[in-house]
Amino acid sequence: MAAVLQARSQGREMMLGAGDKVAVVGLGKTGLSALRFLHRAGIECLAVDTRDVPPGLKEAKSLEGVPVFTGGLRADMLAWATHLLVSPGIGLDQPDVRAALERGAALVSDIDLFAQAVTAPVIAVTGSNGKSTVTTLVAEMAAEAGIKAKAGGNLGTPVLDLLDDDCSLYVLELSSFQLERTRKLRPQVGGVLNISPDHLDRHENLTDYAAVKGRLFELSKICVANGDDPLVRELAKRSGSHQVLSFGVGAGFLDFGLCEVSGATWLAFHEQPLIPASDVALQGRHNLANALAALALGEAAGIPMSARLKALRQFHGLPHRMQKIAESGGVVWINDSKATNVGATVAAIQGLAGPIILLAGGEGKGADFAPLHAASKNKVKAAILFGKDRHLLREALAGATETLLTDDLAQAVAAAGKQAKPGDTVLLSPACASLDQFENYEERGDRFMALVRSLQ
Ligand code: UMA
Ligand code: ADP
Repeated sequence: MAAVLQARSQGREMMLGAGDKVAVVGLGKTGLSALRFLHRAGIECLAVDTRDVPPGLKEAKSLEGVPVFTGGLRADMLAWATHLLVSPGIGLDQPDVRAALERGAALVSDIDLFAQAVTAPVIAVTGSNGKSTVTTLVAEMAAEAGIKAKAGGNLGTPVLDLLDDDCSLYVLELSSFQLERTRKLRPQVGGVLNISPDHLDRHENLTDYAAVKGRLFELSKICVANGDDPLVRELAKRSGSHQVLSFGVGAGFLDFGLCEVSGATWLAFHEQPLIPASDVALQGRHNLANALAALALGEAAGIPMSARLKALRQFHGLPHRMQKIAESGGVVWINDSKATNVGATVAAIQGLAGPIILLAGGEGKGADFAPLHAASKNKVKAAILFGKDRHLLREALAGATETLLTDDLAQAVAAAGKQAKPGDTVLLSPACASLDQFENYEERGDRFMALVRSLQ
């Protein structure tokens, strides 16, 4: 494998070789995939995790000759390492990690190991919202064109687990945590979808968070930028790239935008109509922006237009994103559990006609909830709040809508069931991460769907 890695790197700088010792920090999906990869490549490695029983423990222990330490990051083991591969869930300012880096350990990431090994072109997608939707849609467009494509990264499958000699295109969703530790990836196309505040418990401020997202433009050959978003426009300008394709739903010149045809809205390329908006299976205006982004990414990657448009007509979206789950007694119930930041919840409210009963709350990640106030006014008839940051949400919504504090999602759903009248939409769009009360957003959404079913 080391030879394969060497051969595939085709003269690019090797990051790891004989004599290097890697401490894999975190034994979730990323850590486990990295351990497997390093073990196969014959590179000396060990794993540490703060948790007593991290998710990847059993499989990691089955890797011969790989020591595994749990219940703490073990400063002595980090000191042993020449390289740290730090999982995205762990901040680089975590004291033990920072101390090891300051002592001279080099930082390596799963994305950069992937970059060394990959031979097929890569499309990479980042942004605050819409990444998973757009990444999946682009992969579907490629599949429709008969291109063997694989999608992964922050989407769910760690990038090292995607590597496959038969694959001719990789579509990667990259989070800010992944981008901040990516140096070697050279995507053929890099898209930044939008920037709104998120993960401000991990990034210093919005400027720093945006700058990390902007790294993608610096690394990519062709940039795909949201022309409606001033922060994204600025990042594209600052990257100095000469190859930028813009998309957006607003006015002004955009490579991929909207136009009117006999009173109907169409998606267009250089103002030439491509497909009526009503033919796009995804719902909501924010999804028109996502559709245009996917068309632009596909254009830059050379995916035939006919295949792109066919995929757009067929792709109904991913679960837990504005997913209509029930309609009963004139009340519509929507699961938008993936709305883990304020921008996603604002888009959800704007995309519905109202009146809305909003279920929100969880771990706010240091966000300012203020934008929810204006979005909720005259549209959200009640906000039922749960989870760790419910009090902060109540403060932000005071005066915009009636609020009710509950202990958990079960109480919130029960309260919504009592308040909902025919014509209302009950929307779970938490504007928060789920981790204070759930394993992840999927568990939160699944629980919501089960609770709603039990009401019917
Ligand atoms: N953790 C500890 N101690 C440790 C290591 C991790 O408590 O020693 C905690 C972290 O704080 C975190 C959780 O464990 O809450 C998972 O962290 P991880 O780094 O082990 O995560 P992985 O299982 O490797 O999953 C990661 C991404 N997770 C994060 O960035 C938090 C997954 O994105 C991604 O699908 C996967 O790699 C494969 O690339 C998930 C996510 O929530 C969907 N991403 C964030 C988001 O989309 O907002 C960025
Ligand atoms: P990500 O992978 O960036 O979290 P997803 O496609 O999973 O993006 O969607 C996450 C949340 O953001 C969902 O609630 C979805 O409805 C919302 N969303 C999707 N696209 C956009 C967009 N372009 N602008 C604002 N919100 C969006």
